[in-house]
Amino acid sequence: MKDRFLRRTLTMAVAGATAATLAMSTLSVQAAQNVTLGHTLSDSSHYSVGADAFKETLERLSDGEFQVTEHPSGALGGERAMIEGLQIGTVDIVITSTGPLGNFVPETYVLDLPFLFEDYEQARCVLDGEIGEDLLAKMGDNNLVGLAWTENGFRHMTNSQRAVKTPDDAEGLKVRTMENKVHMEAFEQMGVHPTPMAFPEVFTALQQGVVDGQENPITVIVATKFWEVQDHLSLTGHVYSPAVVLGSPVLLDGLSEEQRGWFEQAADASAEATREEVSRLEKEGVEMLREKGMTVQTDLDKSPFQEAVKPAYEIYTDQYGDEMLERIRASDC
Ligand code: EAX
Repeated sequence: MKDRFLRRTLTMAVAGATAATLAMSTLSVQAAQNVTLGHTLSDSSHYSVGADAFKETLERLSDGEFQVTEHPSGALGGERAMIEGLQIGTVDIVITSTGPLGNFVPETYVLDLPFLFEDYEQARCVLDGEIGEDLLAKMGDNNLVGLAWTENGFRHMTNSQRAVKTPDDAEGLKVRTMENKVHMEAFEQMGVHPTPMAFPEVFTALQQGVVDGQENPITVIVATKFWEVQDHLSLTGHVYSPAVVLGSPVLLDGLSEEQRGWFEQAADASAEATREEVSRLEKEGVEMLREKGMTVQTDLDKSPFQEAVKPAYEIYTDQYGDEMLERIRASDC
């Protein structure tokens, strides 16, 4: 009798506890919505600094209603795969270069033209103004939400074979490029063999000699430890590589205006923190890469490089017109 009473009490207690746990987990699901944020670079990179700022800002503004989980190092795939993920809602926020973006939003190809921007100041000014706003809006026409322009940096060439000071030195090198036809075209004009590849595969491809070189900003060369597989760095600064904080329409279109405002502010904070980190690394990174054993070609004469890639402009304007290009050239920046 006593035993049966005890057993019943225990069973009820266990059932009660289970119900309480269930109720609590339902409550916490309602209270905090997880936001998945992906990017291709390491957790010590400028993108990760931007991811931290996004997380801190969104969680603070929403008072914990949204919790951000960062997935660095291409854990959710390369940039093209993650952009597709945004369109179907398997990832919520992505920090990406414009590398594969033109495949989705062709208007952004203009930004990938080599030697379009003189310096950081000019590039940031264009992207923060009306042109940048218009390009972000175009993402909305292509099942993506453009939240803020952020930054990767001016791209430079590295390789394992020889010091490159002129396009002639680069001729014949097999160079990994982003999956971007404007970049591929420009490199082909320079006489190198462009090999498009998603970023998460690049380190191994360099290590195994599948390609001789790659091109990326100082920020990425540092964050990915490319000095371990590349001996030579040439500060070609051949293209400014913007990055963008993109959102999934599957998540963002369902939010209230206030909630969406938090995401926009978080993206702005992310861009600001990333740009600061890019500026810092631009100052300190080259010296660090020298210390790691890379030879560095500085003060290159850029004109033969500019000359070599000129046909890429015609190929671009033949296909996409010159309206955006002229707007950028005519801007006050
Ligand atoms: O966005 O693919 C690249 O080389 C990019 O610069 C890198 O993924 C960071």
